[in-house]
Amino acid sequence: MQHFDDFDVVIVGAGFAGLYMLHRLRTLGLSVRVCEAGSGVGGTWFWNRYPGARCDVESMEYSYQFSEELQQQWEWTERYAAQPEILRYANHVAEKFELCRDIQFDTRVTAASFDEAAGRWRIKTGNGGEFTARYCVMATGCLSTANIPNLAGLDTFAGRWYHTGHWPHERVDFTGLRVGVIGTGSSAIQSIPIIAQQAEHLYVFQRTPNYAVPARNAPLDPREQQAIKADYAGLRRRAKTMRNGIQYPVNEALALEVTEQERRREYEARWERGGLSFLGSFADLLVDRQANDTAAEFVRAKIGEVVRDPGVAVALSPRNTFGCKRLCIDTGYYETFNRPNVTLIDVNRAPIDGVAREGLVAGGKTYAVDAIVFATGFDAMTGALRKIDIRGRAGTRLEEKWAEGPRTYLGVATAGFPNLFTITGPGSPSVLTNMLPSIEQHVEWIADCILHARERGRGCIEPTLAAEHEWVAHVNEVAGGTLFPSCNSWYVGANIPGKPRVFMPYIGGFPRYVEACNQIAADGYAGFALA
Ligand code: NA7
Repeated sequence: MQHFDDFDVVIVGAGFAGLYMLHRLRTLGLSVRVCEAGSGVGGTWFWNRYPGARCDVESMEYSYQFSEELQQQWEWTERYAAQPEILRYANHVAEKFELCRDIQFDTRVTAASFDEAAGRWRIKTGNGGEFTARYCVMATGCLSTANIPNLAGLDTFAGRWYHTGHWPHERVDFTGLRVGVIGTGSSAIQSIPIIAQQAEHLYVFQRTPNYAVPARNAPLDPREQQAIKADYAGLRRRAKTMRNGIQYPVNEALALEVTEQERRREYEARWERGGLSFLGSFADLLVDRQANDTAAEFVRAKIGEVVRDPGVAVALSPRNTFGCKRLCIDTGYYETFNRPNVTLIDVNRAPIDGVAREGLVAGGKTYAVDAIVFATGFDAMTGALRKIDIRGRAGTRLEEKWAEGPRTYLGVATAGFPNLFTITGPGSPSVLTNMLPSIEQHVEWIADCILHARERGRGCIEPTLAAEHEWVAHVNEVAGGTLFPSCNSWYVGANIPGKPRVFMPYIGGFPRYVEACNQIAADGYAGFALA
């Protein structure tokens, strides 16, 4: 008999991954409980409420496709949806499929250990709760654990400080304030133009400049939306043939094999079109250094055309590999540095020494500010898992097992941790793709895998060490053939002091990955052991 705190599956997180996992498992007739640290659904979109927060994948694609009714019903208003709209969408999904009755909010999972004798996971929460479950699914997100640099003196700061990923629910108004933003990643690039409009003065503390391509955001034309909906399946199908699961025209030509004029025409057209499709300009951009340089040079020239102060333009111009960190898409970012109330501070020349009562101290100088915004990113991909004390067979801690970097089979499971699944975990394409189809693919695959084990009356399923070794070697080998591991991105954990440097996502492309997953399932979950 089932105890009321015992479930077939416990899911950690009620973002897009947790929501669909719950729905899927419930339709299979399983008992499920979701634990969510926040007070509402939406994950990333629940927490990242900073000014200008917006998705960099177009709305018509950044949405679920598992329900035709849902995708026909929902109307997006802009080419790229802003955070409030995406959060409304997540709430709409939760309501439509009556998901909230199985979600326990304000409940942070602190520990999960596998009880070998019982063949069940014991899950503990921060508010003293405890559950047991046959399966545990981590839907904890790839970018959910804030990276807040340990700056001396922060506790003495007289003003208020924020992290973009933990933004207050009430509106933060910077009108008339002096503000310091630390970081120039995607969150900073989105928020800086808006904060600059409000603030009396804005200081931007930059460690590494980033490449940004114009978003060209605009209201979504209802006729265009209708045309897509008339063949939504077609769009989804085409997107799944793309490396990153996003549909845009890809030029198969090589940057170095066309004339300079042709190259320029291609880059200009993509620049005008806006968005991530710039990455599809040429086939060799991310594998050939010289080809990459041509794209990098094009963007640097654009920065030089926009930013009036030549010194500031040079400081804003990235020198690292183009596209090696996730490409940012912006609305008026570079233009913002022409405003008289914006100052760029290069922290490589003037390192941040710490925080004083009256502001930020860098290069021995105090920048008086009333508010500090940490746009300093996340302990990506493994951070949320590391925060939970996860123990598998023989009490082995996941953190110990992953001390030299994450080791998984397909990014969904790890040897020694039976019946534990990670949605869009390290070793899967995840952050290199449109997250929504990647989430759906994982959810469906994991649900089928659980079904497979149940139908065979088996209590435990877990990858073999051999299969895991082989997958990890494959992930590393594919990454090694690209320019990706060459820069200090969060893909390799470089932003977190002490984190082992390993290229975490799988860069073989969405179609190749899905094919591998499907083949493994067709072969009776090859590489998994049932006990
Ligand atoms: P990112 O892309 O990790 O950007 C964080 C920024 O903060 C980046 O410019 C970092 O510089 C900077 N940073 C981090 N720590 C420090 C310290 N200690 N001092 C100075 N500067 C620092 O995070 P985002 O939130 O912008 O974007 C995350 C993803 O969300 C993005 O890729 C999209 O997929 C959406 P660094 O480059 O490490 O030198």
